[in-house]
Amino acid sequence: MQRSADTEKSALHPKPAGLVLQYGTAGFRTNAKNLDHVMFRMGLLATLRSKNTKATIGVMVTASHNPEEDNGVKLIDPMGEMVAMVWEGYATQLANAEQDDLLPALKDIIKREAINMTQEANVFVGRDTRSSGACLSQAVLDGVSTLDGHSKDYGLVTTPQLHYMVCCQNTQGQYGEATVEGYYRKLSQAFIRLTKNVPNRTDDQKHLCVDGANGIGALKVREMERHLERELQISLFNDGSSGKLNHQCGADFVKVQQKAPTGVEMTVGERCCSFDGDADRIVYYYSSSAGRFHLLDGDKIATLISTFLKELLTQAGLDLKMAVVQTAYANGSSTQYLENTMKVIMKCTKTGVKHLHHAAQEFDIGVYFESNGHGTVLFSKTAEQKIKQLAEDSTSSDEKKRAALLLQNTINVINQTVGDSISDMLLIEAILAIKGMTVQQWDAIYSDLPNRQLKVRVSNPRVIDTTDAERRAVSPAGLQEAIDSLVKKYRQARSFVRPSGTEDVVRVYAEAETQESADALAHEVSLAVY
Ligand code: 16G
Ligand code: ZN
Repeated sequence: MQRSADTEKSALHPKPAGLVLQYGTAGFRTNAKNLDHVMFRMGLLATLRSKNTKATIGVMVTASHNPEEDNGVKLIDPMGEMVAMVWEGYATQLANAEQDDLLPALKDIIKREAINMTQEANVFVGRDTRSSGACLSQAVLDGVSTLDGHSKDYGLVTTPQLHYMVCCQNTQGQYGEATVEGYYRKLSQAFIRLTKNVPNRTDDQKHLCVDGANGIGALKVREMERHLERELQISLFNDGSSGKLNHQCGADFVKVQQKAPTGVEMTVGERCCSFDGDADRIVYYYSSSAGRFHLLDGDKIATLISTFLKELLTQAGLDLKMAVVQTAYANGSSTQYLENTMKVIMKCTKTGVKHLHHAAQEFDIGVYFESNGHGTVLFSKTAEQKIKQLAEDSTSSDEKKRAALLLQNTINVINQTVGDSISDMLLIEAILAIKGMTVQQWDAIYSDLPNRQLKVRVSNPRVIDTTDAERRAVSPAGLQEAIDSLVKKYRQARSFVRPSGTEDVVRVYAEAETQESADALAHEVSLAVY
């Protein structure tokens, strides 16, 4: 951006003076009205990142589960993962530079990263269904062309689909074909291989209710369905034809409210799931004959998947190190069950997908899920090779071979780049089919401890500093001691506080033996925060 013509281009996407935004846990996210300049600048930044890594970079325009009026943007690194931490800092710097300081800010990044500006750049862009998305993604594309980068606009895609495209592109097709059709083909073929030969699969087992949150996931599940050869039959609700995005529906609503979304016709005992607004999260649920709502969140999903994988590893006789990664929000019963009954290695990290993802990469097989339903499974190169070898080994026993083949198809149904509602849904459906398990049996693996989440508005949430994966507060002085003594009053209790990374609030979590205790504890801890 040396020439005056480029400076003029940036003037077409002016920054409202004084507006300060932060690249948070999941990128920039705010009212769409305030984002045009941010989008243009993220186009610039993605182009620099592409030159810097000599690889394709992704830019996703979405505000996930936020209301329709909001929008947001996040950058995707070459292997389909979240952008490196230092570049989050550059993103904040660039987004907040006043109009006259934009060029120096850009030059500063170029200098710090020693970027060769003659290097080619390639940027993939995608967006969710928000009405502001078309204009905002055009601003990203303008940013890319300003620095002479090449771009490909995927238009309407889910967040995980864009992550997948970026990874496919940078691995020269080894991970799959970088097209939406290629994505459907890879996942559906693996799903059909997993389920086709399952004996006695009933119609009920093949049927699933999906709440599309009136968003992009609904569109994409429709497109996917015809690839599934009726091995999975979906009743799609909240498909965006009449309802408002994320309004009283979607995974976040269901998890936070602990109740069924509006717009879904649930019959007693029927298996249902909800996606969020950009289809990177999923939760399951059903209602019992007594009319009680049962939620199967990210912790239940992690339990189902890791149990299944552990059984297959045992059958295959493969010695691979598997771990489950959770956050402080994981229900205590899930951690207990996995650690003590299943004897699985457990890890706890800070909230935010990038932290879980990195921790999961340390193992041969890393299953990671946030309670809110965001998660996936990562397989190391060694794990994939050992599984492949065993599947192709003509001397291995039938049982071992069967397990290895199941593992291979499991790998292919999973989107390893990031949590993915569609991919997770197919994996869960395949596991339930293979294990001949109902949603009730899955739910009964362990009972959740009653819990409560609250948010507290204080003048500066950041005065709270935490340690031990956000499970303990180190400041302000005395807060942790206060929490400790409150927790002691209740049985099976646990509580923590942390500043939110996406809102200007402090979050409080409490769990205890009864709902009354969990509610009381959360309330008392929130008073201690003031
Ligand atoms: C973002 C994170 C999500 C996390 C949530 C916590 C990504 C892609 N998303 O949505 O993982 O659970 O923030 O929000 O990292 P909070 O900090 O406001 O509690
Ligand atoms: Zn999301």
